[in-house]
Amino acid sequence: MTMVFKRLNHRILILDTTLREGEQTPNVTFTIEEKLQIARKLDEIGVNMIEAGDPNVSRDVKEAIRIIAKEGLKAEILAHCRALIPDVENAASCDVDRVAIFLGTSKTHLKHKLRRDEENAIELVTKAIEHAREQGLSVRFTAEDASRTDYRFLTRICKAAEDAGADRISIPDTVGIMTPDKVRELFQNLSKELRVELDTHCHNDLGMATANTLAALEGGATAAHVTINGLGERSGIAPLSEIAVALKVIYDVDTVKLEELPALSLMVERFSGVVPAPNTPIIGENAFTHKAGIHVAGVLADPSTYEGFPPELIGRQREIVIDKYTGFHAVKSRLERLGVYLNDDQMAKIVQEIKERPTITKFRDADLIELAEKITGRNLQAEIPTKVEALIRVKCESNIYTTAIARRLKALKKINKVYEVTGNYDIEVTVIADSTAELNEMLERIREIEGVEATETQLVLKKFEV
Ligand code: HCA
Ligand code: CU
Repeated sequence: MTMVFKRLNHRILILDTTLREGEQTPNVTFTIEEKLQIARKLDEIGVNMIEAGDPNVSRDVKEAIRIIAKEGLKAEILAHCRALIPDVENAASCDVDRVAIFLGTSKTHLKHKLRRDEENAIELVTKAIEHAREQGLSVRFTAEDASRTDYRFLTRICKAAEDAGADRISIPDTVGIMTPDKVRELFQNLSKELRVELDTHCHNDLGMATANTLAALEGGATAAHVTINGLGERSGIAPLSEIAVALKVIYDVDTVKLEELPALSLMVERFSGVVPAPNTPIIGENAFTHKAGIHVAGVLADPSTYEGFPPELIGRQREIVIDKYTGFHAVKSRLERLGVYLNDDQMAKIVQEIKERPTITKFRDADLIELAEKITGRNLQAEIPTKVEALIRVKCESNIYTTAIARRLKALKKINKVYEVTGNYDIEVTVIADSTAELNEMLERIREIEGVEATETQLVLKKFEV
């Protein structure tokens, strides 16, 4: 790619905290097996550090950390914990590479107490770090709520952490109130005062997590904290996909394997039940979909007219929707992709027919073929391969919350509608697969979902849009 807008003169590490911060997302919990699968995939795509959890939260969180630490992954495995000796010991017992010791450093976090408490905070942090170092662990110190911490105290406590043996310090924007300018300046100043490497961890409460994370890297941070799909407390933190792609597109910095991001995102969508909105950058359904006739004509002539970076960069494909906004070029290109070649006059008639149906938001291949048949009088259905559409009924086990399963189903690719229904079955979904083999595979995936007792599949023979 040739579009380098800015330079970063140092190495950038990616720390993924989907398993720790991400599991702090409301309504989200991962099983140990799911965590292991996520960790393996993160490692495979080249994430440098994996924050696996805080072992003091619960027995299963601790177990997941231990199992991931034993996996022999290339990434450094971290446990998060409070600045307390028993917590540090618990973290050390998980055999992780590094412990991330955190303590709230802002006035609010120090509970509005004065100087004496600042001294206590420094003492707590120093003791916890020294203890972790004695256990042979690398240490990151996190000055929680750093962005609202008095700068003088922030540098004091960070220097104390450095002297106690921390070799990384995280400066989080815990409540997401920073702006890029302010973050850049904060990191520039801290980089001058501290010897250790700095991590940035930006929350997205004002929608600025990605911009702030990049600004922190410009200011001197060497590690960016991210989660898959931007999961995390409240509005979450910077998403891995946005940071990794922005680093490539804006700075020409390579981090993880970008073409694996959609699969990873989908895996976490399934495990978490949190489905990204269609207009989510990079991994959202609409991220590379063009609609208005003028846009489509431009993109068909040269994709860069309406794309800042190509979908292939992350292993995706450009899509073009066909509805009343559509022009001649879009319909022609779609039909030709299906193997249907019409003259300009016939094509113009199809566009006219489409514009006469303003409430249809998406003309599918089958709808276009039907219009083409109407206009040409030819039986095109017989000439080209068609998709397989089916209705699948799902019965859930009686002790299972139906909506939880409905959400899982919603996250599966190719499922386009999910209904919770009355009757012998609990859920009904509609599926459009590219082939019978793909439909079969979908059925297997549905049956694998925990709590699914039985399914019944009906193949669609004919469909009428109303
Ligand atoms: C938390 C707070 C934290 C820590 C970030 C970090 C934050 O949930 O414990 O360790 O870098 O946002 O301040 O996530
Ligand atoms: Cu956080």
